[in-house]
Amino acid sequence: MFLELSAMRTCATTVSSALVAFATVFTVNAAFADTATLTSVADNTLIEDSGGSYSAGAAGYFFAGKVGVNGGSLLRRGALRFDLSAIPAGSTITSVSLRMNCSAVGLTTQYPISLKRFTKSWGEGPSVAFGGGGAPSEPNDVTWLHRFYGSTQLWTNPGGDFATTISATKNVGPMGVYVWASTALLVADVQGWLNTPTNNFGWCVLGNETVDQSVKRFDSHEASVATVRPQLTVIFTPPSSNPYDLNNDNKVNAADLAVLLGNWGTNGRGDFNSSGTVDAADLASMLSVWTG
Ligand SMILES: [Ca+2]
Ligand SMILES: [Ca+2]
Ligand SMILES: [Ca+2]
Repeated sequence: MFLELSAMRTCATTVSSALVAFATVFTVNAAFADTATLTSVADNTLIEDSGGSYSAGAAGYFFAGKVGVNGGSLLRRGALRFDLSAIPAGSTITSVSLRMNCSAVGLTTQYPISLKRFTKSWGEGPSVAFGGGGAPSEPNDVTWLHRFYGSTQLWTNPGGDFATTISATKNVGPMGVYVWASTALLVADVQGWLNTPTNNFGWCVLGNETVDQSVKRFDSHEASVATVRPQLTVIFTPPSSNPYDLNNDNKVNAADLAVLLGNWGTNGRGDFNSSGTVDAADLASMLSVWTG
């Protein structure tokens, strides 16, 4: 009986060792998705005004749409940016969704609220406003004219310089929480910013710009309640543990070669020996670990 028990224990130990070994191999080889939940690090309102005199960088909210006749029937555009440094460089972005809390409306009518990628940087200064009219602009605030109030850095186009293409849009009616579901363009925006962080200028948030009172108010990262702040959920595949696997699919093959060739002559991804240039030496290294 003792011998039988002992044999069973030995057997169990062997099985569990094999499982551990299997799990270790599996962990090394499999590419797992990971999720980053990010709160905006900068948000503000571009307040239509011929002098760029008003902003609301440190307010608890920002606006998108057109205000009513009492406010001069002028436009508001949101500016929103997230810090992506929690996502490892070289990751592949697979999903991006945005959640925002609409905390006041001009009209409860549904209007599309759209995101367009800013093509230039902008700032968030210390101005605090408690209404949609804004407060006097402070240094570093984005305004209708200024990218950074107090500097000579102006928008080329008053009202902001941003991509013509809409990356995502969502109808917003009454107050409440709204989610901009993932789109190919949202993924492309975030992948581009991850690959080139100096291009991360965030999104312009645009509402209806023709109907008086269409304006919607969204809570900002300064909101006292954390759960209502703008939140970006990014699902990504971290970079492969194999440096030659440039597209994270656990193979070193033609897809990786295409990335390397695309960066040929530059200091981009594929410069495995850190010589400063993607060249024949790097190609030779890749071919030596080719898996097909
Ligand atoms: Ca802000
Ligand atoms: Ca690969
Ligand atoms: Ca090299």
